[in-house]
Amino acid sequence: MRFPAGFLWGAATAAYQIEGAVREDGRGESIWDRFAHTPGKVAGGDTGDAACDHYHRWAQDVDLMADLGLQAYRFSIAWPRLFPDGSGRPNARGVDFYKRLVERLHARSIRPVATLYHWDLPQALQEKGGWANRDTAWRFQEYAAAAFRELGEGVDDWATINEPWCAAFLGYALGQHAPGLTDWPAAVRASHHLLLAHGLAVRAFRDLMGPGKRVGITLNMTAAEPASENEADRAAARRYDGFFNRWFADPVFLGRYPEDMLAWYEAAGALSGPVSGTAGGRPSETLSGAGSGTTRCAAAGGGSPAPDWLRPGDMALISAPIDFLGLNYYTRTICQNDPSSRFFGLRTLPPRGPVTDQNWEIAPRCLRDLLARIQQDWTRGLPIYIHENGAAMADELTPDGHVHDPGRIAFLRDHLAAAGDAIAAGVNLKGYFVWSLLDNFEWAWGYAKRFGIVYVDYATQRRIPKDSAFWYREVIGQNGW
Ligand code: IFM
Repeated sequence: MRFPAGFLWGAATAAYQIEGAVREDGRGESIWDRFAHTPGKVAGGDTGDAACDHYHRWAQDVDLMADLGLQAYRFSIAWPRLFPDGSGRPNARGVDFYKRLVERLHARSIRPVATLYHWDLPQALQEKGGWANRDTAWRFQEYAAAAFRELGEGVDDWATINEPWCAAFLGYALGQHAPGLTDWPAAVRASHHLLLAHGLAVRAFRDLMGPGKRVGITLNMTAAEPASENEADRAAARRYDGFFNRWFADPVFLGRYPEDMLAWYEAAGALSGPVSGTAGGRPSETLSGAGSGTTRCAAAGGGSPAPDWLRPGDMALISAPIDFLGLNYYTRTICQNDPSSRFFGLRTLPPRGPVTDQNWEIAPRCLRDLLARIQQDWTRGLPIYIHENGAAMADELTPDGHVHDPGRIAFLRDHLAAAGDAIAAGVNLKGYFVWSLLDNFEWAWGYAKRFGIVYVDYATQRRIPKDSAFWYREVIGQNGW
């Protein structure tokens, strides 16, 4: 197995999952601080207060990355470190942390890839409605512009939003992530404002950043597969695909929301209308003049009624050209039609094959097909990076001082082979980032689920590279195996 010359090999993390030091150097509270400290929200009552203590151990962590031969490191910037209250003037001590990190990455010949939003919204903005409030997209634009100005010299590659599906639907509809709401109209609205925030950040990026700099978005996608070949199950899979994949990829690449999903949300009473506990966008901050003034969204042109959150110019902003797509892929989803279900009239079925420690089916074949489909339906030759792929495994530090994780090695090898097949079939896949560099705070699962190629002994904060880390180093060194 050999990858094309120049294929980029990296690892990824996110701020709240590794940094800790949540009250240091002026950092403000984020929605995840609030959520994790709410009893019953996170397994074991875990919080990100200490996490992997990366805020203090960043230098050694970068050295570890270099020892593992990483060529790139994808990290996220904590919005509340730069803007403790969500807006205003940037907090210099927060900025300095990321400046030092970026400098050291360069010193160790590791390419920094920065994500602006990996779910840690400043709590102060949540008090005003969070992503259900249109205003938040403008606060994000200000934050993004500050990050470009302060860190843009050292960072060439930027992702705006990580996994807007999780931020919107796990956060606002399903209650599993911060802010923990179960309000579908709010979730649909939040999804649009997350995409709008992406579009506004891309516009700021084009204004502020010169040649040689790239901006994109990171979408998590699943392979929605029918439980059987019957027509009703196929239609159910198509609806799930609409909910999970097309709702985000269509606006970004095609400039419109999928008609079938608009109609579904409309029929479900989730498309427009009142939202619990949120404030509306300020009239002074509408998008008039920002785009073409016409929307290419089918909802506005006929068919389904236009949602009240959609304003002229929004879709032009959201679909402005980007430089790459980041794809996060973990598993497939088996969908069965179920008219009695209030969840898109379907049920998702249990896995039909081997699973990871989170009971996510290990489905590498789907990665190949998904990549081919992404290129055909959406990216049309634009570079794609796998920004995340990996597996939670029940890893243990054994008495020999090692962590033997053959299951993870097999997972990574099989997914990389699928990625290689996609490249051979013509997909413009340019790089791969394993999730994750370190075991870390796995959101509502807490620290119980270990995704790292490096084991973290949380009692001592000792880092112990697992067998998969040494395997990955070999792969990087040979550009394959
Ligand atoms: O840990 C998360 C990450 O923050 C976003 N993508 C999925 C990972 C595994 O659940």
